[in-house]
Amino acid sequence: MAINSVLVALTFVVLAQGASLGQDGRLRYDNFSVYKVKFETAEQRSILRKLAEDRENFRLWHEAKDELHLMISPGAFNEFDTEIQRTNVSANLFISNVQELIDSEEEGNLKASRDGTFGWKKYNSLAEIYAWLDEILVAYPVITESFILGQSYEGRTIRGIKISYKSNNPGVFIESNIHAREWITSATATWLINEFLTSEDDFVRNLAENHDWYIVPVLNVDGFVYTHEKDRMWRKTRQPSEISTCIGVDPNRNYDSHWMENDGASSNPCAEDYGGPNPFSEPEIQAMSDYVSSIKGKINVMLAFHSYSQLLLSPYGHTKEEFPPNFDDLLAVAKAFGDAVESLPYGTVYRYGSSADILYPASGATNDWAYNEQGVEISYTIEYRDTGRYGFILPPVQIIPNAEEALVGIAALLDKCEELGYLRLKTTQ
Ligand code: 0X9
Ligand code: ZN
Ligand code: ZN
Repeated sequence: MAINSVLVALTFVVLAQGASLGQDGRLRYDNFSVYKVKFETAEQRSILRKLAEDRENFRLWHEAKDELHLMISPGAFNEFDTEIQRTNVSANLFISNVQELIDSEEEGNLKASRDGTFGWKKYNSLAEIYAWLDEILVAYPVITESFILGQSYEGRTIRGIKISYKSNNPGVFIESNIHAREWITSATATWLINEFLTSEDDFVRNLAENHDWYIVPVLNVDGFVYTHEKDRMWRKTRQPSEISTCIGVDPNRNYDSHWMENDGASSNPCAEDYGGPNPFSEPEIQAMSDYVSSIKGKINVMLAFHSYSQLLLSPYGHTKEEFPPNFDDLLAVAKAFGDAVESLPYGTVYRYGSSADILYPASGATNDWAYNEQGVEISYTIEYRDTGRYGFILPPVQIIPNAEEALVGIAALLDKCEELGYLRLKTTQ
């Protein structure tokens, strides 16, 4: 009930409901605000989550054990206020105008695009990322190899790059941008690719050369293009539903591993965590499964890049009643990542633990599928910066700091894996 009264006054002048369409065909989020809502009981949580299923006026940005981040349309503020008073929870404003953040991000992108070169001072489009990948493949023909996961629902090619300096390296798979609006993930993945190829630093050279890297910078290509061209806040895939007018499935609930168990996903096609009509209903996820299965035995470590929250999440996602057999090792490896990141001058803190335990039950996610069905014993979801100040619209000046943290964190993670014996070549090929 900690709603700022200045904001209450402000909302009276804004009457429009829902996001409006801008001249450029993009959805606008003028005066949409984002609140952190703290809850205590399961009942409060479910009332708040129901609000989010409305979608027009309330959208779920993030959920944790004891709080939800909800984006509120200006016209629905009174309803929100009534609802939080009724459920007796407290709400704190942390973004007052989502469009303002989108505008400044867009301005930066346009400015950086004008000088033509690919870089990490802005967020790149899918076309820019793919054109850059082509340049990289031409410039480093011996150590890089292009691979194709398959085609998206809308017919786009899902591309990856393998970087291998020598034979018999352990394999690390990086899946990035499965959630469309999490732009920091593809920015970080492409920066890592660039470092692995161009850095002259011994620390980076060791990391690059002693592992085989399989990197998919943008898995949810349709959703990603949609966030650039239509709706910055889109999360899911773009395949229409047969039972609803709502579009898309949460691809991180669509893998065939404990699919839809224990409330780990929604069966409502309008929900942000809709699991789909059946496992692998999304061609992007089927493609990922086919490709990873085809190189099974080569992958020692699976890292799925997400944002935001600064978390390292290990299996299980489908239950918090049980923990995987090597859970102690998974914690030790996660701690190595967290300690390394924290030791950088930025002082960024990561928390870690099992997904279901420290976040919420989520079934059918990449890292759980890789762990449960593909025998990848070291398997994490990494939630990058920040903890909510900017959320998904992380300012471009934070791309490189975030990517540096990823680099140092992943290096420490792999060192710990090596020490614990997880980087030995697998024989199950
Ligand atoms: O909910 C998700 O899919 C991830 N969070 S996000 O805010 N990026 O959407 C976290 C998934 C963690 N759970 C499992 N891996 N099971
Ligand atoms: Zn099960
Ligand atoms: Zn995500």
